[in-house]
Amino acid sequence: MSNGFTTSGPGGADGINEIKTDIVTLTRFILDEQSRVASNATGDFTLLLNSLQFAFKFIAHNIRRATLVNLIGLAGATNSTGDDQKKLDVIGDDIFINAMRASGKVKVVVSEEQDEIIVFDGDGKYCVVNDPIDGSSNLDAGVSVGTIFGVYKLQPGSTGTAADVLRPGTEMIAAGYTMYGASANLVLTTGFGVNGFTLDTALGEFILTHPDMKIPKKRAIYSANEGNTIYWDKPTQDYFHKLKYPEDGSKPYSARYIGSMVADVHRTLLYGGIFAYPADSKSKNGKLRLLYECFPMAMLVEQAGGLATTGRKRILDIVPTQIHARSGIFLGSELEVQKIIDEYKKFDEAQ
Ligand code: P6P
Repeated sequence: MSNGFTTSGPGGADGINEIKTDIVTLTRFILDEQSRVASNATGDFTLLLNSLQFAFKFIAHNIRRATLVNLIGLAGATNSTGDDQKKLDVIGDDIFINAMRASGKVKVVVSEEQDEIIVFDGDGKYCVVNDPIDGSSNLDAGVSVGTIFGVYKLQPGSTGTAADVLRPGTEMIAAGYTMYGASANLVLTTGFGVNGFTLDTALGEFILTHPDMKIPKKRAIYSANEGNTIYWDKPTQDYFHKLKYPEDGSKPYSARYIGSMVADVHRTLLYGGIFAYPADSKSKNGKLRLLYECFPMAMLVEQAGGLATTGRKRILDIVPTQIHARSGIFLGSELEVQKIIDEYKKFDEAQ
């Protein structure tokens, strides 16, 4: 029997044998979105998003194979920020750059793995910033890693320079990540909410599995590398101390830290809580990069109803001074992040 949407299997409509016959693929979602977002759309943005999804599928394929073909291990080079480059870092970067070039819609690419911006020939209208394999230091341990990306429109009349991306995160028109774990999970915003897709490797399609994602307003979970506590400033130290030793006698928060930003943020989006990589006296501006880690995650979290701040400033309002600029970051549930904002406000008012 078919109701036009779900076909019940031989066992009847018991849920177990139901076969969904009207699934929403990422391609279909993007086309629906295009007609919703910009009726005069030329289709360029849609083609860009389709090139992005190809890159994610190809990277996912290589990560799945990594253990089998011994791709895991150091590639013998270092990237712009001095990290040891894993073989997959290099492969992921090459896949991403080639996919953006082949789209014909991109003019500028910024990659964590590239010292300088990449400018393509042609009349591409978009700039894409990305960390091709974030968290790659965890790869050998089988921990989920991911590609993080953000999209700006090329400035009018620009031939493609760093100025096209040294802009506040509020000017990003799309952002997201694909987390490569048991399956590949793509979480995407184009400025109209957040939607999650899961790669069906048999179909080779990302399927809409998490429509209209909203982050819980609060959750007693904190996610930070407490090994850096000694380097944190007083407001940050006081904030985490209060989560562990609640002044009102309530139950202490749970600590969850994977050490892979995509995995920690994905959990925070789904369960709520706060993720933090604060600026610290050791690294001054913190470890995470503004353009292709902080901005995309901040855009996603805000679109899902959460907050993202340095403690004193909204992340998306920051204007980067160079393409690999770093920033401290607290992001997550509105009521959890508001507590750190209040902690800094109280500290600053007492100075
Ligand atoms: P730490 C991974 O190397 C990464 O760039 C992010 O994915 C992650 O959030 C952070 O660094 C972890 O850094 O100092 O806690 O190992």
